[in-house]
Amino acid sequence: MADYFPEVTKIIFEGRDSKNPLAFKWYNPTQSVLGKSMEEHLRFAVAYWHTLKNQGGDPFGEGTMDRAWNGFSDPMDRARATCDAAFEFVSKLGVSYYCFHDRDLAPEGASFSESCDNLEQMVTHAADLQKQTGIKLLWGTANLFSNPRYAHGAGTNPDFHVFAYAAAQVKHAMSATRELGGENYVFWGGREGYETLLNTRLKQEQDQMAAFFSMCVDYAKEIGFTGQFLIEPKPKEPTKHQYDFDSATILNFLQTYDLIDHFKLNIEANHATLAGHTFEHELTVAAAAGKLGSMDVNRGDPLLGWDTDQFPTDLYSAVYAMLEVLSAGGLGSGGMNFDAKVRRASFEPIDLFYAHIGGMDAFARGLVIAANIIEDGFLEDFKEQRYQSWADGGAAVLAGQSSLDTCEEYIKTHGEPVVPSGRQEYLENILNTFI
Ligand code: XUL
Ligand code: CO
Repeated sequence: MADYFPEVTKIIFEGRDSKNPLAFKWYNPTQSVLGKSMEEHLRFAVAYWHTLKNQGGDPFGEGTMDRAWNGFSDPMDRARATCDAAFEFVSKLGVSYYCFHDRDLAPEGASFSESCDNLEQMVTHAADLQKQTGIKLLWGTANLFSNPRYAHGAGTNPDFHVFAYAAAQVKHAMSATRELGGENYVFWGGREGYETLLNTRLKQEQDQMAAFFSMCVDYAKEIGFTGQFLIEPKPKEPTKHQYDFDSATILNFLQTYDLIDHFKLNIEANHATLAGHTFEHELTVAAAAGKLGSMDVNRGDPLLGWDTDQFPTDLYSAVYAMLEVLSAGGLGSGGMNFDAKVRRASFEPIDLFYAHIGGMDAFARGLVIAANIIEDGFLEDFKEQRYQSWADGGAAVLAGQSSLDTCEEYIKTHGEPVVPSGRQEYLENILNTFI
């Protein structure tokens, strides 16, 4: 095991009264909640790109991060050291999963085949570390947005040459994910969108994207990849208008192109808020379609209009999110990936531990609170009452056995409806008693 974090042994659960900043106050992996352990409910994952690779640069200055594993001049030596640091970090944190882009794990080479070779070498290295530590791959993905060749998109590129490059790259990223036992494969449409309609054929680009996904479905079958395909919605950034705007947009796209059976959604909190939704709204829309696959847990800043990818420490958001996850029956093969980065000024390696501990504790606490709310039943009882008339008079409508005429008959018999209060404040007050 590498030794990039010598001041940390293993993060353990010490409970609410602990003053140890390197201990969990709420996340107790073996604690049972509604008949399942916290670890089974939450399925946390570390995001390789932020936690290991992010250097803290911004438009006003270069990187600030103190990262010893970055101090190798040869790109493959650096990649191996980064991978060693990743497995040390994830082991010490006590998390079971990680997620990566192909280009996080291995550097891009001077040619396509050199890039593939780099990736293959790093897959062997990571497979070895997975075996030694028991850490698993939640999902893999391809970075189809950083290299300048993808300036006009990947699957939606106006140039078939770039489309083909992206498809060939995904082929290898998918194989790498399969080789490492990845439980899911994610598509985030990095630059799949447009800046101006003056140079864009929107319908053509969407047709291309559907063809791209369809070839991926075929390839998964060909290589026997049985993990879940996930699409991650995001409304903007980098492009002004991303095609994968939000859950509803993606579900419609998948239906239109007859791809719906092959995909679920990976919902990210900060992407939801950029789309003008709450995290829980996006989770609920996905779950309503039976398509809640996984989550990228983070948060934005309501005062900033971009993807700040902060660690998720907002307890209310965690409670609302966990209510939806529990109601949906869990995340299946998905999990909670910390697609979050420490602030530029939090540059010490130890800050990575503080950040993840805080996020894990917030979701563990959110899980317990949501479970208590569900067990109490006050929300469900209220909703049961609120929709009661649909079990009575409305049942025939829902069964498709009614008409405008029968509705008119109903009004003739029952007259003017009595409108009840929605009781939002009353419900919020009860919810607060659980927090
Ligand atoms: C970008 C984002 C990505 C995806 C994976 O906003 O969330 O990191 O999660 O490509
Ligand atoms: Co994400």
